[in-house]
Amino acid sequence: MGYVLSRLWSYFSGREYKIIIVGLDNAGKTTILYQLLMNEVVHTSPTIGSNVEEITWKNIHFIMWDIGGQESLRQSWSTYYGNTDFVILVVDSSDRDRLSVTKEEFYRMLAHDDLYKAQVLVYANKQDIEGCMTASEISQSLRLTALKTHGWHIQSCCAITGEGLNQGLEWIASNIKR
Ligand SMILES: Nc1nc2c(ncn2[C@@H]2O[C@H](COP(=O)(O)OP(=O)(O)OP(=O)(O)O)[C@@H](O)[C@H]2O)c(=O)[nH]1
Ligand SMILES: [Mg+2]
Repeated sequence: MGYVLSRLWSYFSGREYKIIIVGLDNAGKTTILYQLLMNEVVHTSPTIGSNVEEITWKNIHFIMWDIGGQESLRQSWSTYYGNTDFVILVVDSSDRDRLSVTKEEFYRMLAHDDLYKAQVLVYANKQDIEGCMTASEISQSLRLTALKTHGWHIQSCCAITGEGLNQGLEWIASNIKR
């Protein structure tokens, strides 16, 4: 019944919002997708290609594309960009060594024409790991405050417990352009 109602709502409200979830391999993208979908931690293996799920949150319909982050797959990220409303960039907050790679990929992505209207949520994931970077350290390294071309927000989270994930969606919901 819930599903029927949600399809009816989708039919009448007529709008689904497209989200792409990107970030380096092992950042926790797939774990986040399924934590949002099922409130569970699923066993993951590196994503080859993508996973797509429809998630309804507070009566808003999101189509979420979780894209594999291994180096060889990053050149195909752009094939997912068309009509994207929000980009979720997932950062492994314990991976200091590769934050500069994330930054490079992030700015390459934002320069793409198909993403000029997209807004960005950064999840500073894996906050449960001791000694990890804080959201504000990550924000500084990624130079987010200097980013004027896209709306953005950073949220610390832990995909294993689910902590912080809803706050991120809350920001997305309140920044939807209808
Ligand atoms: N400690 C901790 N581990 C996490 C967290 N989120 C994800 N992981 C673990 O990190 C590993 C990689 O998670 P995935 O979700 O598969 O990573 P991914 O970003 O989808 O990786 P690719 O598909 O290769 O791009 C898994 O072992 C997860 O259990 C977290 O918040 N804390
Ligand atoms: Mg994955």
